[in-house]
Amino acid sequence: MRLIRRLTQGPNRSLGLGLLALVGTVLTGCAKASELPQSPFDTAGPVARAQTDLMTLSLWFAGGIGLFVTVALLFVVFRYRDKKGNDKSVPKQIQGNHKLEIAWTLIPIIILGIVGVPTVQTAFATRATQDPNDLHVIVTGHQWWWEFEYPQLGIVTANELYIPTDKDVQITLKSADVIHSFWVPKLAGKMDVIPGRENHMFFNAEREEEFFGQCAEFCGTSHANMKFRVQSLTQDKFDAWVKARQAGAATPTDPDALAGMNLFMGANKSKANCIVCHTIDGTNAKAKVGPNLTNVGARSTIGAGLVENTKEHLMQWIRNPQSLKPGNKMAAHPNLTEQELEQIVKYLQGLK
Ligand code: HEC
Ligand SMILES: [Cu+2]
Repeated sequence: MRLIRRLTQGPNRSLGLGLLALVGTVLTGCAKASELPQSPFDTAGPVARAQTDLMTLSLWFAGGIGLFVTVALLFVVFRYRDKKGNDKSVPKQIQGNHKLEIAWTLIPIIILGIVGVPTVQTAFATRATQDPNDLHVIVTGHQWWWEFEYPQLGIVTANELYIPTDKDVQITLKSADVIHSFWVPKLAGKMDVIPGRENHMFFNAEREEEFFGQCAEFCGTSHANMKFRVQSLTQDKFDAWVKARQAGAATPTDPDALAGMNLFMGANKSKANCIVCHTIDGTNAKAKVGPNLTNVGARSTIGAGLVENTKEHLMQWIRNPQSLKPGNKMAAHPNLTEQELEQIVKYLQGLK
């Protein structure tokens, strides 16, 4: 703290502040190794690529102009500074010089033209079409998790979006509460998710990969924990996934998992009544307060991309979700014994 005070006060204040800003900027580049890289420069589909190309083009011009202005400024500052021997009279006035006026009107027009034409082209090319032959997904943002509905397939899932490769995926964005923003940097630029209206976008993944997504608009306490994954699969594998999902959940045969299922469905309401908030296709659980759990056993993470989907994390999540994700809207279950928790987790892990 003393160091920071020394840097931000006293004679070298501006230098110190500049240094802190630089350190801050550099540190924001440090992602946790456990997280999937999410650079918009490492594009995995035509939509993201078109948008990144546009950004790169603008960057070249902006960078070139920035460099030119900086060099010119430094030149003037040093060349004409107040020192012995420099002429201190008013320099030659160039106001109204036609050639110069024409030059600095034309050059920006040309640059804006070079940047503007592809910008308009890209804006049209990356616009959602709602083509019925594409795969449609309705994405609903909830504080603080994501719901994915496939209206053509009759599937609802959460937090992990499965899509086929090389196919346009038309996304309709809706919000259940406040404004969120849907962003998968490697697949497309972000788009706001606004209550009371629908926004549309599309993307196309060229390769099989697990992509990282994140809510990109501050939406409350656990905004930073409102992540998601997009898993692209070849068409065959995607079709197999769809088939398995459409079949719904089978009743478990293992006695522990069966006991867990009964607890889930409210056999002992003073301990657990998960059925009032969650859906599991093929069972009586049809509530939509929380994420659809039909394939929760196949998710790589729980809590909307928050922690790895392990037995320990599931037990901790069910007993006291606040301890993992502050502010989230799932009930705590302090009355479940260790054994009952294990039974519920066994049931959930079998849902694939
Ligand atoms: C009051 C409603 C409510 C009840 C009751 C409830 N949940 Fe939840 N549950 C939620 C909400 C809301 C979330 C999403 C929280 C978040 O990520 O912000 C959630 C998330 C989950 C998740 C994580 C899913 C994922 O993909 O991230 C699991 C697993 C889960 N609940 C299991 C259970 C079990 C098991 C029970 C019963 C013991 C239960 N829930 C009872 C509302 C509820
Ligand atoms: Cu958010």
